[in-house]
Amino acid sequence: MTQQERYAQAKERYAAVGVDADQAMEKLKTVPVSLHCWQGDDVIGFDHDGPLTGGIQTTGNYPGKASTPEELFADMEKVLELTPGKKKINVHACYAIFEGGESADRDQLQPKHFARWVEFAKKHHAGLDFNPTFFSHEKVKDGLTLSSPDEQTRRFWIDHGKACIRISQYFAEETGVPCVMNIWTGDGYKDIPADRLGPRMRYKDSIEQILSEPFDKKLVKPCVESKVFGIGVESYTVGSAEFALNFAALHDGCMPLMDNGHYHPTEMVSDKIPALLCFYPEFALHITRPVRWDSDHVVLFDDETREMAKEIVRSDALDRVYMALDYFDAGINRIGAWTVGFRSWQKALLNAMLLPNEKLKQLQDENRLSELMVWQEELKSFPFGDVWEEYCRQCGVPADISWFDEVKKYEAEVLSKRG
Ligand code: RNT
Ligand code: ZN
Repeated sequence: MTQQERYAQAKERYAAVGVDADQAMEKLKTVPVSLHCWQGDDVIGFDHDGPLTGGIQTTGNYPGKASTPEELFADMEKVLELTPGKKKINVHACYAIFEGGESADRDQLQPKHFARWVEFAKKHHAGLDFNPTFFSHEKVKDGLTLSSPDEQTRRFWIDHGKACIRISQYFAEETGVPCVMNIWTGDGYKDIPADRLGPRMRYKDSIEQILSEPFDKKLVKPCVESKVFGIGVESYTVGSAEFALNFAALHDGCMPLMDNGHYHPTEMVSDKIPALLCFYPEFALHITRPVRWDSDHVVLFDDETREMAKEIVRSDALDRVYMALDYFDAGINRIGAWTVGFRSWQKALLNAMLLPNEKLKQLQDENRLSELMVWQEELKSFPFGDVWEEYCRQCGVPADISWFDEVKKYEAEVLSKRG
């Protein structure tokens, strides 16, 4: 049977349970997912020579890492070729590109330092998202940035945040797509602090000052990312879940961002999504795979990934949830890792769109719970793979594992030649 014949059969199977597979694919093609630039070079960037510091870490030393803008753009282009669906490009401030020997510290960054990202995004018809970089920098003082008791330090990082608002506005104006600007810092303490309130009050004030920078709320979408702990910051994190949720709830024009690696391992972000949908018009997600902790493993098509996508899709919230990927693995081929993660989230969304969600809700509401369980189990062996392959074909990307041959070829021809 040809791939298209298999699809025709699969389509009938889905139609029999009231699901329109063509419609699901058409819808998925319109949903933007933000591809993070930082999987390409282990979260290093171009504005400093030092290592990654500040509560996050990559492990592994796989050869062929991108170390120039040209290399990172080329690698990212490979990923774009191998992944279906609509993209945004997620840029961190440390990926500023300085031309002609100039440089600027983080508080002095300007839109022109990101002009090549705009060019890259336009070339690929993608929007841009942005992140101030509050780590890997000598002005992180005693592990603190926006919550520092040192006013000079705090001022520097507030000014960085404000510069990033201006850059986000520029991104949105240039691409015509709103720019999500995510504030995450690793601020916190390794051991038991004596004052938990002071740092949080300073953090609150700092983010308020950043948001006082003028911007168009339709174009720039600031958000605050919470975290439970970081490496070296195990006892206390300033930007905790309660801090971020309450900050966003009480500041018009600011959203919360939930990273599914940033909770205790038995807490599920899939369950938190509909909780936030009750109260927030919009919010943002970082999609990752926390293996026992916030390990930032490559996203797979696993149970919780599927469950998160289901909650967004069946809550009819695809236009309320800004979805961005956030993982970094330096131990395997980075382009393969990048691609698997993006394809996995696309699969999760498609899978969710291929479920008879209204029918399942009805079973729940009528308390037909054994039937609900049976349906949910039976649906797992529906011919999802045939629809996925058709979706990839329609998007002009490899449908099967042959995409990895492209990665191997690129590794042999390009990556293996890097110093
Ligand atoms: C760190 C946060 C944050 C970073 C990126 C690089 O724990 O998840 O989102 O991963 O900003
Ligand atoms: Zn994150």
